[in-house]
Amino acid sequence: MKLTSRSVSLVPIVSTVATVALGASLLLAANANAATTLGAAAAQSGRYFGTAVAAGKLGDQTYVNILNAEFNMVTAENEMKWDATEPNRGQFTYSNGDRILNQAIGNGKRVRGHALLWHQQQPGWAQGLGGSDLRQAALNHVTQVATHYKGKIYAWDVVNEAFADGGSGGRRDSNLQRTGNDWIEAAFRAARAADPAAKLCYNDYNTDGINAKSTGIYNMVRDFKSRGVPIDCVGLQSHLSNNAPSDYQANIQRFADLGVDVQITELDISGSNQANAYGAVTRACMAVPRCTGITTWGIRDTDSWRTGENPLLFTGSGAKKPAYTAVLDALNAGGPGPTTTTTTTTTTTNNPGPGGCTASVSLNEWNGGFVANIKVTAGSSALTGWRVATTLSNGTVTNAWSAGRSGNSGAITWSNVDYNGSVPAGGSTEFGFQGTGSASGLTPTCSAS
Ligand code: 9MR
Repeated sequence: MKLTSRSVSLVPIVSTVATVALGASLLLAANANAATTLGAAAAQSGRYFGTAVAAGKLGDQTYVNILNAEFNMVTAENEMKWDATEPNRGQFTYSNGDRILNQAIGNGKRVRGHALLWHQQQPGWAQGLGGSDLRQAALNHVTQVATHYKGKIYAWDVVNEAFADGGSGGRRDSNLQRTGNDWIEAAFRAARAADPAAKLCYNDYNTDGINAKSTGIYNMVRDFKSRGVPIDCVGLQSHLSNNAPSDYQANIQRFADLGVDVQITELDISGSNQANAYGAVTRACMAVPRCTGITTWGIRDTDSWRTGENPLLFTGSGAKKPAYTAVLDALNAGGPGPTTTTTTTTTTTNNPGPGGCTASVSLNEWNGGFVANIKVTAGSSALTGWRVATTLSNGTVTNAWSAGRSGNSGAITWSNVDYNGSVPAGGSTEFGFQGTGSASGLTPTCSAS
């Protein structure tokens, strides 16, 4: 009896031990594959993990050791800003920015450029300018700095913090804004011309959830995409306290759906829920393929601009905090990788002789969306009007520019608008559209009308 009862009671114990042992070995197996640094963990899904760096700290060995071990993207905290790079009009100083860039590139990291135009940290001479003089100075600044760093910057914050806080959803008043509402697009065009390889971002704070300010920016990005203003990414700074907004992921997703990358650019989180919140932010980014990376605004709590709030991943002495582990685990848990955008060009010849035309498409596709640009080329006679037929079996057009359309999916006929119907013999014009789903295999056919 005694034995039996003992053996009965032993069964669950043995099986529990066996389960624990099995669980531990599974855990061990998972951990054996898990990356042990933030940068390596992010890289598993094609993302990056970055930090803001201050040039003045590059002599601090603890700081540099963590920087080199953990991060694979770097943002200059202040050294590439207008006051730092052009202290006198037309006189550029890049020494501190270059120090940060060279340290990063020398250690295999990439660099986010921050920030070409901002209403703060302007040099005194620019603060005193206005109107066309300021416009010219600002665009020259964009051109000069982007040219200096040409080919070395992964993404530029071309314009920083240009939208107003509060419920208006409109622009912030500033000397730059007073030069005309188009100053932002002018800056993006100047940046693209100077460094075509850099991704061009708009960056702002208090835009982490869906609110009036982030919606104002959303509308601007949608407008830019529809008119072909070069914009590639939106930065959500994410200076947070205790929690990410509940619609954080939805907000990231809605920007991604416009066809831009989203980057978490200045993350720091204060408060007792810090570790959970860092985990939630990281998981939200990991869940959206076009959320391509996360940057914390400093390395150790003592490096933070938020003095006394301890909002970063490392203690003042360089120890990893629970928030660090929460981020690392979320990065290791994976998620859909950032979309590799594929570009394909298909040309369809359709009656290219006198009175005819050809159409070709340049297609950018990612998981769940696409942007198509279609070029209409006249044959050996001028066109006075044109039509292009496409079939979209697996996609839906959400937005189009420079053409009228007969519908949003299936067989769609596109036709010229009043300003691009006349195309000289051999000349060409372009229109485009974006949508959800896929446009793979799109073969446009052109006819004169
Ligand atoms: O961290 C930066 C701090 O050292 C500067 O004094 C400050 C000047 O305004 O800028 C801080 O960085 C800001 C960033 O450039 C833009 N978003 C807000 C950041 C924190 O203020």
